[in-house]
Amino acid sequence: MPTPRPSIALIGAPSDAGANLPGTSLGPDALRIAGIAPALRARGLHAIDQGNLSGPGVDHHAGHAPQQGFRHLAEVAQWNAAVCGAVAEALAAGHLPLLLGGDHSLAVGSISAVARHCRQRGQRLKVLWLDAHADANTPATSPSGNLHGMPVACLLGHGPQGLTHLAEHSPALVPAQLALLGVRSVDAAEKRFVNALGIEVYDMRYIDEVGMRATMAQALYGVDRHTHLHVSFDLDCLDPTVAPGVGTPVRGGPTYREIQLCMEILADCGALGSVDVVELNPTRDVRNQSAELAVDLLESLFGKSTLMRAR
Ligand code: EXY
Ligand code: MN
Ligand code: MN
Ligand code: MN
Repeated sequence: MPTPRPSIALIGAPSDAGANLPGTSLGPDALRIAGIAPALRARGLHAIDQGNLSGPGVDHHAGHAPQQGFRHLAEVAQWNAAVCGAVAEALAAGHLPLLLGGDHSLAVGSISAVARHCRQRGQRLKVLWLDAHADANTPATSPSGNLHGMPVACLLGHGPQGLTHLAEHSPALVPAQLALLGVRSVDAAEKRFVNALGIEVYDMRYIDEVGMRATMAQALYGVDRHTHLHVSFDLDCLDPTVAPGVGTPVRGGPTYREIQLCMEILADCGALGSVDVVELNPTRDVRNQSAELAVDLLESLFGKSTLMRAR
């Protein structure tokens, strides 16, 4: 008997407080304009657009220097508390939360809620972090103070209290629950942190050498239908030639076909439980193409297949 497919709760979080520049606050609406909800509905899925959460704005033009290693920590913490609450509510209602960011610091809130949900149910959790960056700076190592470069460290318990204790239990994750994929821009201190903690990393060199299919088989090793798979999808994971609409582009990312295959394999594993789509910056985009690409890839993640043959 096929497992019933849950309703998808679209949760907009229009924040750029954790980013290096303004604009990711326009991300949720750019995804709506690109047709995210109707695209999911066309797949026979029940998509409920819950609208946008509210939270504080920041003035990126004020040129504030980082304070104690952070830019806009109070604002980022407030946004994350709202995200954590909304994602927890969606999970409790039996929905599959799809967070529309916003910058990647918001994944601390969503994943903290997901981790608590899994802990309470004794369910295995795997987080797949698709990103050009490792997002594993701490305030002591961050070159910028931008919190979108720190969510992995916060989730592992290294960061400010307002971000490490969002859902009581800290750390939200242990390293074995996390895999990074697509990485190609890592600060020296981040590299030491990631390696010291033994975090699984499928960097671009690995993907180049073994291919996306074998990479995904490795990344999903041990994930079964009883696992809750959380996909935290930073659009800068993609090569900037296909997705220019991001604030921190890094050349040398997966091609359209490679990332689509990644999404199709994720759909096939049948464990998808929650998703973040973050870092879309429409002010850097060309005719909303990165938002449209994100919608296309989310369709694949939710089961649209390019396969002709029955398998
Ligand atoms: N590693 C750099 C920093 O910490 O400032 C750049 C981080 C960019 C993070 C983007 C969202 O993935
Ligand atoms: Mn400021
Ligand atoms: Mn990121
Ligand atoms: Mn990134």
